[in-house]
Order: sequence, then C-alpha cells, then structure tokens
Amino acid sequence: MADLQGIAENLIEGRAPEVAGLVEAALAEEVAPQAILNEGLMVGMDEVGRRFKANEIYIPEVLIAARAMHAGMAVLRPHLAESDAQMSGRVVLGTVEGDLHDIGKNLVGMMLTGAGFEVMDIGVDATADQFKEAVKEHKPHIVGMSALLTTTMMAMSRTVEVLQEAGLSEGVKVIVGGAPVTAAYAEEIGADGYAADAASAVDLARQLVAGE
Ligand code: B1M
Repeated sequence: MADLQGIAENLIEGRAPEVAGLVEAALAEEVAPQAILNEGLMVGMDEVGRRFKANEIYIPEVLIAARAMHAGMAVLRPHLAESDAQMSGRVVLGTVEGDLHDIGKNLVGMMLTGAGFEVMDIGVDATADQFKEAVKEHKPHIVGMSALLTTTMMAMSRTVEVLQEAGLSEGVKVIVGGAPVTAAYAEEIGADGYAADAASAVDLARQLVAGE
C-alpha cells in the first residue's frame, strides 16, 4: 500500500532520499500523481508551516524540509506534466522582487506545464523590469506572479504598472497568487485574476486564454 503518510512524515523530518523513494514507490503502485502531491507532500509542507508559525521549528529545519519537498517534486514532476501534452498557452512565471519563496510558484509552474502550458520560469526575486523583459522576449498569454510575504506582495502592483507603462499589457493577462494575496488585492492592483492554489491557477489560466 502506498505510504502517503510516510511521505508527509519524512518530508517534515527533512529526509530527502526517503521522500523521493516513497514517491517513486507510490508511482510504481499507480497512485495518481495529484494524490501523492495533495495527500503526501502538501500535507507534510502544511505541517512544516504550522510548526514554523508556532515557533516549534526554525528556518534551518524549514529549509531542510523544503529540500525534501524538492526531492519529492523532482520525481513527481514528469508524471504531473505528462497528463496533457498539447500546448494551452505561454506563461511567464516568477516570484516577485524581494521574495525568495519558490515552492508554491514551482507547483503552479508544474501544474501549468502538466496542463499543456509552456512555462518560462524567471525564478525568485524577479523585479518588475525582469518581468517586463521576459514579456518582451517570450510574448506570453499570461504573466503569473507569486508572493508569500505581506511586504513583497506590493511588488505585484509595481509590476502591473510597469507592464502598462511599457504598453505590454495588451493581450497579456496577469494572474497573482500566494498565501497573503487575495482576490480583492488582485482587483485593486488591476490584475486579471487571483488563484488560491495551483489547480485553481490552471483553471484560471485556461479561462483567461479562452477569453472567458
Ligand atoms: Co518563509 N515565511 N520566510 N520561508 N515560509 C512564510 C511565508 C510565513 C507565512 C511563515 C510564518 O511566519 N508563519 C512568513 C510570512 C509572514 C508574512 O509576511 N505574512 C514567512 C517569513 C516571515 C519568512 C522570512 C522573512 C523569515 C526570516 O528570515 N525571518 C524569510 C523571507 C525570505 C525572503 O523571501 N526574502 C523566509 C524564508 C523562508 C525559507 C527560505 C526558510 C523557506 C522558503 C524555501 C523556498 O521556498 N525555497 C520558507 C518557507 C518554506 C515558509 C513556509 C513555512 C512554507 C511556504 C511554502 O512553501 N508553502 C511559510 C509558512 C506557510 O505558508 N505556512 C513561510 C507550501 C507551498 C506549496 O504553498 O507557497 O502558499 P504556497 O503556494 C500555494 C498557494 O499560495 C498558491 O498555490 C500554491 C500551491 O497550492 N500560489 C499561487 C502560490 N503562488 C501562486 C501564484 C499563482 C497562483 C497561486 O498565480 C501565479
């Protein structure tokens, strides 16, 4: 029987090889990649977040757990991505300036890739100008911004302004997400949409590309 709870427990303890091995074993047992993500890896990462918030663990433990999450996701990524090979649209994706959190952004990227989008990931701490240059270069249908800090989500607003000032917002839809971000904030800054999680980001991107 696939050990999804074991994936979560090993992730919390930061045991990267064990997490990767258990993800491989679950895949071999034909557990759905989405279930491994939601009921294994994400359960572990949520608990890490809870413990971090409660000051039960500190940044080093969080980083070690994040490394284990990456190890699991490295195994899972091709399986999430293979569900739909057809190109649905092009997305420039990044974590905004001042913000180094990339786990959620990477998940969004993976799910979009899995849904057939071509994703240009410009990484973390991406300035408004870096988003602008990436839009010029890749001519995406969607720009996706992630922020995990209340102090960095303001950079989303600046990026929207820079894209508008450069005349690049025509035909490009901006979507935003991340723990402190809300639908109301997205509307306030003139973004085209907000998604609470990676699966919703895919639905939103599909709707926007379809012109809905
Ligand atoms: Co930091 N951190 N962190 N952290 N960290 C949070 C975010 C925090 C809530 C913890 C807490 O205090 N409870 C808090 C923010 C408080 C606030 O601003 N309100 C915080 C803080 C304060 C900090 C530092 C300032 C700590 C310090 O140095 N004193 C520092 C800042 C560094 C910086 O960015 N400049 C910092 C550092 C770090 C680590 C480096 C140690 C590490 C990041 C490692 C990495 O990403 N490579 C880290 C981590 C791991 C966390 C927590 C524990 C987990 C975040 C995570 O990966 N969650 C987090 C606490 C928490 O969230 N419970 C915390 C799992 C991930 C799958 O979820 O990223 O929310 P999430 O993504 C979701 C959705 O939000 C959504 O979909 C994803 C999948 O469902 N989503 C999108 C995300 N982006 C989207 C984009 C979209 C659509 C949906 O469209 C484009």
